[in-house]
Amino acid sequence: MANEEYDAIWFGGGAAGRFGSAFNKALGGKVLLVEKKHLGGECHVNRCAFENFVADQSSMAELMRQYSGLSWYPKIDLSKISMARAVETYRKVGQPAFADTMKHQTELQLQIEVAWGEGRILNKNTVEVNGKTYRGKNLVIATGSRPTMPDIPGIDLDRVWTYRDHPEIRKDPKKLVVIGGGKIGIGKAAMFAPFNIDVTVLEKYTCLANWDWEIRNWIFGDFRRRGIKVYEGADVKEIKGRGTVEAVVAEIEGKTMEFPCDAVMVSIGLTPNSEPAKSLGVKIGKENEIIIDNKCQTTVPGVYAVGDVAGPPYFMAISRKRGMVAAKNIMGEEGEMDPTLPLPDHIYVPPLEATSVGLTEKEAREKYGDVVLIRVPWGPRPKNTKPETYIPGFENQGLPVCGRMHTLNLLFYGENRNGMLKAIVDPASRKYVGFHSVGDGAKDGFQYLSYLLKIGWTIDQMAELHEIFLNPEHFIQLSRLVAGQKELKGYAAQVVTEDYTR
Ligand code: COM
Repeated sequence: MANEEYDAIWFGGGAAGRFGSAFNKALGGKVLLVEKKHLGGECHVNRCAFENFVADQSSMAELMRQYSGLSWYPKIDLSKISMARAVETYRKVGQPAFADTMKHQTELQLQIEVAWGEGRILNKNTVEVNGKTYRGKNLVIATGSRPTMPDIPGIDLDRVWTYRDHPEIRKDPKKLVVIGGGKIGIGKAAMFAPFNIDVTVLEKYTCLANWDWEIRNWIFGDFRRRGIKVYEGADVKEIKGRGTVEAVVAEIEGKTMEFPCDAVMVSIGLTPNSEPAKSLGVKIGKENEIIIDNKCQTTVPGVYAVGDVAGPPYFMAISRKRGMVAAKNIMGEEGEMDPTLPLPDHIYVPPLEATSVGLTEKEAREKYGDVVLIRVPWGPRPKNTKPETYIPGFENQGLPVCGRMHTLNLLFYGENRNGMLKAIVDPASRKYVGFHSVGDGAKDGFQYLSYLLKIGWTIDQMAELHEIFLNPEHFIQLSRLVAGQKELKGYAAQVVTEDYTR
């Protein structure tokens, strides 16, 4: 028996456990972090950091396709671009480098004691790792989640992937079927397509159902332009193949359809890894999540659960904050999750990214009636706009750019890789209620926009801020254009974006 007694044993070193234990230590607690493999959890292996890398690679691939041979850009041999080669680089460089960084920060910089190995929970105060037992006053379960798998024939075939298999891909598929059109599935579809891969998305209900219609519309329009096929209302029945995947069978509008493919990416959701804690008698919910209260306490006193294992929303920010909240309570401080701070969301659609925070236009209209839209639309160049062509050969007049100029490319109003921007304002209070963007780099700003929404930021306050032009989200200047209106009406006219969702 070890004689040490920790204030808390943090069981799992992903985003929730790593940040929670660090915060716990910073508050003066004595902590132990138990981790079997990767500090930082799946982030650098196959989730956030990896996805950022792949989104970058896909952006490069997409831009090469788009601009090869245009302006001063050399003609590029597009047959050589490869997702498998891209992820091989990440496996060899990105994963070990990130793993070192996590270890360095946790063990060296923060001096957090880590018990490396597969831990076993003996009771709510005792954990065993590699034959050694550790005792703590509190136990925090931070065991994360795993991909949810549908119970259909063929799910065990070779080349049926989830996000966990993405870094392990050794050979590019020619035809990929993505099952599930949520933000992971849509992101995967957008990331694979630039590598000469034919992609089809099958979604049982509605893709990105909780997103603003205009972002959904932008993504549908973009996918159509790039040849990515999307089927909503597609009930997948079976994955066919002899050893390896050969087709996906789905029922769509009463008809059975077969989609030939040589790989499948399953992205229908996440299942919390609550199994290691079940013996403690904590209450488990219907998604297999550990039920917690606003302080991240489970139904067993002295046992907390943080991160994905405590159920949705499955966001890294929520994981880390749950860790912080549990740490405060462990140390006898007040700490609760704040439901009034809107959660920003984000999807990679290389070379751009879609970002949202606050209410969608539909939700805003339901709540506030006739809201004002501060909006830069996108879509086909209006028919009567001159000149129709700036330079012959430049498809739809976009500047060949590869950075945050993308967002401004929309000013040229061509239908290449233009983004879109939309702020929603309640005219009565003059407060913003939602922000939405497709562009490059805007997600940084959205972290802070979330707080401005919480405190009830007005269009008049926004107009007083300093912008650094060219910035990836132009809400300051776009709002300032009309903020002088005594009775807020917004822009004199709104160009209607074409509907691509049908
Ligand atoms: C990144 C991993 S999501 S961690 O939060 O830095 O541990």
